[in-house]
Amino acid sequence: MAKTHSQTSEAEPGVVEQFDVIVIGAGIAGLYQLYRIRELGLSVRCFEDGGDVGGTWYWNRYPGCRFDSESESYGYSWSKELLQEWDWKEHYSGQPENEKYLRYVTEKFDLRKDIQFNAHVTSAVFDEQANCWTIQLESGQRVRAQFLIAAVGLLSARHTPPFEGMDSFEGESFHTSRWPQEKVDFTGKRVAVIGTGATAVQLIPEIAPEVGHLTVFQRTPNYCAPCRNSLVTAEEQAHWKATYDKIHKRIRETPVAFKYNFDPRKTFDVPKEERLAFYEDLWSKPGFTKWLSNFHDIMTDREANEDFAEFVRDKIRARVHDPVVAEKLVPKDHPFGSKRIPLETNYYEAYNRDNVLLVDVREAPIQRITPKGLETTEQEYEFDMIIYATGFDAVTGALTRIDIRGEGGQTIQDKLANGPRNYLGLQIAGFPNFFTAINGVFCNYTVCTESIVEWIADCIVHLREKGFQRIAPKPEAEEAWIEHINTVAEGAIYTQAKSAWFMGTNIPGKRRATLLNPLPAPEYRAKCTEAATNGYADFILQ
Ligand code: NA7
Repeated sequence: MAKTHSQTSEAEPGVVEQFDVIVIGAGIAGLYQLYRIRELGLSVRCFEDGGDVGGTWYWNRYPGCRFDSESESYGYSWSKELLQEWDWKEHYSGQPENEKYLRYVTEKFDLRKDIQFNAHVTSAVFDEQANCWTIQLESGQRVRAQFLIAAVGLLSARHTPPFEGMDSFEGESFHTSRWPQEKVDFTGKRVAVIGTGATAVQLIPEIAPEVGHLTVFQRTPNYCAPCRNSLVTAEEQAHWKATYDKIHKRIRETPVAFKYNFDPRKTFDVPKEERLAFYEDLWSKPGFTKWLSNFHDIMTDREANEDFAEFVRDKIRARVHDPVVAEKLVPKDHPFGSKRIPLETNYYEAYNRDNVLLVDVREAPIQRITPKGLETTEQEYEFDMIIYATGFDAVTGALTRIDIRGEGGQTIQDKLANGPRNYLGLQIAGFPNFFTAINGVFCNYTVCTESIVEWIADCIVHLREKGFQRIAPKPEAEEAWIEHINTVAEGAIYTQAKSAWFMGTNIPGKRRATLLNPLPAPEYRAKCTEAATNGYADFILQ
């Protein structure tokens, strides 16, 4: 394929390099996208905010950070050689190992030479005459490219609640998603953790034995389920390597691309005793089994959901010694599975320690951060360290933090003000030659992302082969898609939590919307394939 790469451009003064494609982000999606584009023989540059590759697995290096997907299902499936070379050490691999894996991939496929690190993209403006994007970095550097691919992550735009007085705090403070490279010393320190989502649930039991004292500020308790992580044996490793084809086939067939699938029986069709035995069996197994192998109607029928939710509540009560603390840890205001289930190891036992205190901020909201610590409506606390485990402005947040301007100068902020607007999560009407390689599907990340990355690469091949300069979805196709996913999501259990990143309701002022595509992954993949094989009929090609 004809490749464009020039060092100077007459089109605009100050622009020094012109590429066929720019990829933003060198995480799971960005690395594979870079590889695919380069394999096409096109010129490509990847801009990465971080100092190295990894995205999520670069930034989230807090103690305890690990997969909630099975390791053998999370790695890339696109290189048989890689699958045979890489040994996963744990069934739910930890951040250090995950980062090592992505560095290994980077070296193996010689990706580093096309990645610019510490490169923060501030704006991207579409030039309608030239059918080209001008991309500007914080450093002032500008480049141009025909195609712009945002592989910026679903959960990458950090959310820190704007507490009054945050800057006045005299101790150390960290957000879990921007954890320092250097080891943080907790010894003897008085530490606060704000938030009890999946991140905090991994972090708390890791640091509790090290800190002097830990105070956890909880707004909403979660249904946390035992991860039951373990080391991978040589036999298991060998078995995976011999059966990766089967493993990938299986996860491509299930609705959420995990190895699990929901039980076809309905909760109340199964007699109580048998049901409890089934729940106990699920509970004894690792990972999301308790969620994704459960009766299918727990995700649609509130009463069925409540039956299992009560089982989980009793599991929590049984592990926490102080019944008052236990009751605070029991979720009651949202259905099981309406938020992604945090997988834990010794989380609840942390609250049995003398040096751990749970504060319910619904009873006593945080008023402000003070130079010495934190003040709730009831009390002042002094800390040496405050850890914000307060989550992300999910899905749209990483896009709207870049000043992206499409046709007629329209901004991405305006376009996404009421929630996602896109066609199949791949392209946005009015933003030609711009692709989002973030996986907007409710599922296991890598395997779903791979198909999106491949779709984008195939689309660029099609355009080049047919001599088209420009592609964007038809507005009516975008409208129909958004209506379709909203209809599918309507009434579903996962839309029902008061505060959840799935729906954007964790961010004050963010419009409630279905951020994740709720279609079963195979159905979604088939729709993407059809959108290409029908000659890109839902797109405007110029
Ligand atoms: P989450 O799941 O969004 O959790 C963030 C936590 O921070 C959650 O407990 C929030 O309470 C809490 N939070 C947010 N704002 C506040 C304020 N203002 N006061 C008190 N507490 C607050 O993010 P995670 O990083 O834990 O996990 C994200 C995903 O990463 C997860 O689903 C996995 O897929 C991996 P709330 O629940 O909103 O009441």
